[in-house]
Amino acid sequence: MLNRRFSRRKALAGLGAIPVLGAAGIAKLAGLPSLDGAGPATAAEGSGHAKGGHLTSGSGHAGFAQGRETVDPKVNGFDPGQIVRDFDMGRTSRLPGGRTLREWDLVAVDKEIEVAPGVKFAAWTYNGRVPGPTLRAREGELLRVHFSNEGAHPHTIHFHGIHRDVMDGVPGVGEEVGGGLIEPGERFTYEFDASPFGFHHYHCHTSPLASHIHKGLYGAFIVDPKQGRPPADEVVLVQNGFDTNFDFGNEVYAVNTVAFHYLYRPIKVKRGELVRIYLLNILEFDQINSFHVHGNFFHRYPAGTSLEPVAFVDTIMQGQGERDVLELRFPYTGRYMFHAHKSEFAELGWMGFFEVVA
Ligand SMILES: [Cu+2]
Repeated sequence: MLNRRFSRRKALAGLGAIPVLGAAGIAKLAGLPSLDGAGPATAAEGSGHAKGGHLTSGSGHAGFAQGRETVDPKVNGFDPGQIVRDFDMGRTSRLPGGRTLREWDLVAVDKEIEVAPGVKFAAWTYNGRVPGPTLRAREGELLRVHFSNEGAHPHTIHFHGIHRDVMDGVPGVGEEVGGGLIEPGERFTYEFDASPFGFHHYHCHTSPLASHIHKGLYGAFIVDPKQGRPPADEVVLVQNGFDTNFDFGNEVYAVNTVAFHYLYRPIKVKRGELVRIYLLNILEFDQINSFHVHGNFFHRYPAGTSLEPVAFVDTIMQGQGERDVLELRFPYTGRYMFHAHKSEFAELGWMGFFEVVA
């Protein structure tokens, strides 16, 4: 039975010393029966994460059924383990004069996804995934995004960047050229310059905005500087959350959609190698989000619009829509947590590991 009075804060208050809610806990919080149907399970033997880490919580660890630590990628049709390094370069051609034209096709489709083991969410997606594809271009190119709305509701694509109003993806603006609100079955092509270089994003801008965004209509958008950035192992982390019981608050938090995914499937990086993180906060309903990495510090480039960092820190806060390029090298091998330093979000799914190998 759904219990919509069961708030996340009450749940966390009741956890006492239990550091992590876990998949079964999230299922309960989301108003679903626990995975084993018999209340909180005990920590699965050999689940890996409980050994040698500070997550060890003994019998208090809300359970992870064997093989259900994370969502089977086949269920969603996308895998956070791949999304993290999946850059969609689109297709390119030469315009008269030699300038590069870069194009993508984005389709809005309604799709049920699983955001934690056993926790379903009726998402609205771009191209069937949440977040949508990470679009990547180079400064100065001409970009065209061919949008087709195959969902049941009107949508738009609003890009962050410098462009004309009719290409802004806002209802009521650009309707005269076929833009503005894009009704189900309609299509529109957004065209604009790749400017400025940096780390941006895109999202639906239809009212009610919070609903259209948090349902899953958002994605990362990278404009590389003309001269490029130094070679690095690059990863994209989109901080998001899901209101699974329609109370205008999130029950599940994550990066790249699936709660705790990188806790069980750490992001592997090499010792000493430059790691560049494209970190976006698209979280709805909460005022802030945050990022902290263990055992290390990073250089911060707000919105990636400068090649000079503004800070060397180990924790940052981001408001909604805020994003940063972060650069770091891990001097030691081992497993290093990264998570929201808003503890509540971490315990509801927003935590993972970098696994540093030689
Ligand atoms: Cu929408």
